[in-house]
Amino acid sequence: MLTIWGRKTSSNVQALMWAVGELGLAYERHDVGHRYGGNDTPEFLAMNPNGTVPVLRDGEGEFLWETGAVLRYLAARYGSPAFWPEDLHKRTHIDKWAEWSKLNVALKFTAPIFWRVVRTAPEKRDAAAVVAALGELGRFLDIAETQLEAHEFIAGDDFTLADIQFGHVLYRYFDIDIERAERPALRRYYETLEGRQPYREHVMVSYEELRVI
Ligand SMILES: N[C@@H](CCC(=O)N[C@@H](CS)C(=O)NCC(=O)O)C(=O)O
Repeated sequence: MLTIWGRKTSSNVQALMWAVGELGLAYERHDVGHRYGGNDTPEFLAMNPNGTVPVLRDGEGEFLWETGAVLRYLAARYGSPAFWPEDLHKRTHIDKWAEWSKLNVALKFTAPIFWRVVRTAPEKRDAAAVVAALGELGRFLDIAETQLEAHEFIAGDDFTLADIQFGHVLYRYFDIDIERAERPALRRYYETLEGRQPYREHVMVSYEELRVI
């Protein structure tokens, strides 16, 4: 049994929970962080000194944090050979796209765009900064578009760990009130993710509790 600490509105928790759902693992999740609090207590800081979510514990094992590392742990322990191959070269190919997604898509979307649009009071919003951030993100979405024109998924023709790191921000990207360039392959890819039950359950989660009005 997995125990997970982290509110379901956290994008990192969503990536982790989506993976848990795709892998069909039993879990217990505790709402921690943001309006739920609980991540600054001595007990929580003993699990994760950073005070961030998610934290995962598999059975009586070590407390794990840093979403990328936790995802790799789950993939290595419970993933299929297609999701996380044994072969080092094949696995590193997937890891390359996973890391690329985290650094260039997730991080360039969440704070620079999502926070500015949803987690900022309307009178404090900086439309020009959002446009600039969309331009910066767009460079990488163009790379994804080229990849998705040639492949069904972000690292190739199988659903892998890289799709978790890439796809978990797309619900918010397509849902919030921003200008989006036409990228048909990305749209097609996103629609296939919407068809996955674990994606709908763990990623397509209302973010209204985060909205600053
Ligand atoms: N590098 C960490 C970042 C974790 C992180 O910043 N988590 C956010 C939520 S996405 C958090 O804990 N925010 C404080 C809160 O929710 O109270 C990871 O990838 O796990």
